[in-house]
Amino acid sequence: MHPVVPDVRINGIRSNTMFTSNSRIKELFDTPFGYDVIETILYMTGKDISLIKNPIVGNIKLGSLVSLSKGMLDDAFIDTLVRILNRETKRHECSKNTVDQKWWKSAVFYQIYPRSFMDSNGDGIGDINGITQKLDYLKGLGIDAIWLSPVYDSPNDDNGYDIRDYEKIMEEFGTMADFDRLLFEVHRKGMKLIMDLVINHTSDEHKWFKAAISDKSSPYHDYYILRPGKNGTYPNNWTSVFGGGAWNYYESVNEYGLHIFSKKQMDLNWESEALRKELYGMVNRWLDKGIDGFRLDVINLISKDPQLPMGSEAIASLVGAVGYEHTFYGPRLHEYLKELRAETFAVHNAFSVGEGAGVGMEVAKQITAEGRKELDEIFNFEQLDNPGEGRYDDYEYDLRYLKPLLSKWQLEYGNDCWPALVFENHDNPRMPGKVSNDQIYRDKISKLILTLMLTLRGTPYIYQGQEIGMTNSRFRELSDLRDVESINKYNKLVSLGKTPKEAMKTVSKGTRDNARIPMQWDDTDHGGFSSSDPWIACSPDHHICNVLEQIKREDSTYSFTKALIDLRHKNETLVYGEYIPVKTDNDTFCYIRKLGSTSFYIEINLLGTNTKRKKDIIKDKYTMMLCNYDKHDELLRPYETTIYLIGEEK
Ligand code: ISL
Ligand code: CA
Repeated sequence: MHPVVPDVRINGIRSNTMFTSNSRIKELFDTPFGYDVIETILYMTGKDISLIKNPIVGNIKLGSLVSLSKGMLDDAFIDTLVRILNRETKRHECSKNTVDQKWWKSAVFYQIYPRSFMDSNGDGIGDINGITQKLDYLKGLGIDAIWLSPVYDSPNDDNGYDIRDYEKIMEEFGTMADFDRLLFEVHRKGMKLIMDLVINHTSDEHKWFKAAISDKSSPYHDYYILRPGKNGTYPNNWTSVFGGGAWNYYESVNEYGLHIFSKKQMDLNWESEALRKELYGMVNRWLDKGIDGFRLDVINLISKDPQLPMGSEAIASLVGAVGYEHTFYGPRLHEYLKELRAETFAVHNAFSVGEGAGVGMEVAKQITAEGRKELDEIFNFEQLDNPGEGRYDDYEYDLRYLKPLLSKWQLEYGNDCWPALVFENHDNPRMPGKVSNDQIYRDKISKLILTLMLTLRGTPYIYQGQEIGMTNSRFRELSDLRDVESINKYNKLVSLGKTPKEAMKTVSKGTRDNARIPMQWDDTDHGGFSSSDPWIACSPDHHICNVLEQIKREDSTYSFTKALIDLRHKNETLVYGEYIPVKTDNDTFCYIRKLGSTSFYIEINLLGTNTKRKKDIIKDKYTMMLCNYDKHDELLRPYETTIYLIGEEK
């Protein structure tokens, strides 16, 4: 039985800053983490948030969730929940002041995965000079800012997210001079560049780590999470997000090293002030070069519970790794983020967007609200799969789940916070492939998703190839895969008795490699990405879906994206306008963006079938600006998406 936090009563009244297993569910609602956990559980089980007002539900004691959940939740879960609840006991009060205008709020971002974007020297691997060659393409599309996935020296165990030297460019990608030229050209063309900052872990080939495991008395030993074993085995029961245990044994120091991700990605010990200072120095040297900010990899994991307590198997079944609850949103996260910003981003007035897989809206407010002085934005990924589903699960994504989820962030995220709008990245299969296997709706779905990203309130992050509606590839053999996480998954499935064919069917559906096949520039060999065999096979899809063909076609996804971005650039209403929901049924998602006398009405059919239009479009008042169908019809057709300008208010 885990020790439960004492039940603190002051003058007989429970102090509202100390939760215990006797606390009632309704009491959690005032805390950011408690609100998010309850809301997520209700959302996952398709229940409405109002259920919390039901006195029976609201009065359930935390401790009784173990029996009520029939063991799905265990004592360790309750103990951890109580500990996290007591860290931040008040939800953020959003300000109602007018929104501060910032370049990163109006900018349209484009994420480049350098390995797969453009190969300039014919070695089959994308590189920095390839990106420089394509800057006019990005400028022509209307891109304002580029997020560059890691280009630092790395052994590529996790394709660059395992950094061996933060201040050296990966040889396959080019030289620092190539990078300097890229940055100069990006700025010369009036765009901005943010880099990927991976400071939760380094490669095990980093010089700090080599020193750390060479000698316990090394000053670098404390830079990592190295612990003696317990009772002849690992320090605890944590597992890696990429499968298998989370500890490597090092004979040289007779200790175990923690890796939340691959075996070659060793977690940094942020408790060490010397490490933090070393990281801040590195960040400042990159900012001194003139880059405009960073995307911070798994930044919500940097603070671990120093006790490194045993993880709950129950939680692992929900989040995919044992112990994740002790590293996700840890005790000193806000302290570290405030210090990181004060020591680096604030000094250079640089932008920061964190990656926070699993972070809910209330915790996101704690991290991004302007007055908190932590990060400017955060990616959370609730929208990437339907509730209770994951990218490896065989299901068709139902777009109707997006309406309540996105509306919540539009209406409740406050004027001192700013959403990040992302539907594709280098870790997730492509949206068209998730929503429907019918190729006929592929461009309709792409345009629908892009319309949401570019007309909702928030910063849009277009992932390379999303602008032409690239979709998932087919991976038939293990040898087709490159992603360490997917290869581990395949081996795990086979070890559990799946046939290679069955294992490949599952892995092919959800593998991150779906997003990492080469960019499809034209219909020549390898899609114009390279003059030789690429590091990962190009999809045959490039014969029907490529930039060259789409740039010339009026009704292509590329042309739609370009027109959307242009509309947003020309109308501040689509950036800073008020979001006004239009009440319709679950099958359509309709809303207005209004600023001054200018209003836009966005009408979306979330179904793959026809449905009735829910609001009269008054011909003389509504001017169609963009639509993913070529002509108007009485009914709304599958995934029909239209943007109307509403006539000037008389
Ligand atoms: O796809 C996922 C895991 O299977 C995501 O949860 C992902 O691992 C998570 O969002 C963290 O991703 C980031 O850190 C990883 C790296 O592999 C990803 O590419 C990066 O986006 C470790 O650095
Ligand atoms: Ca190359």
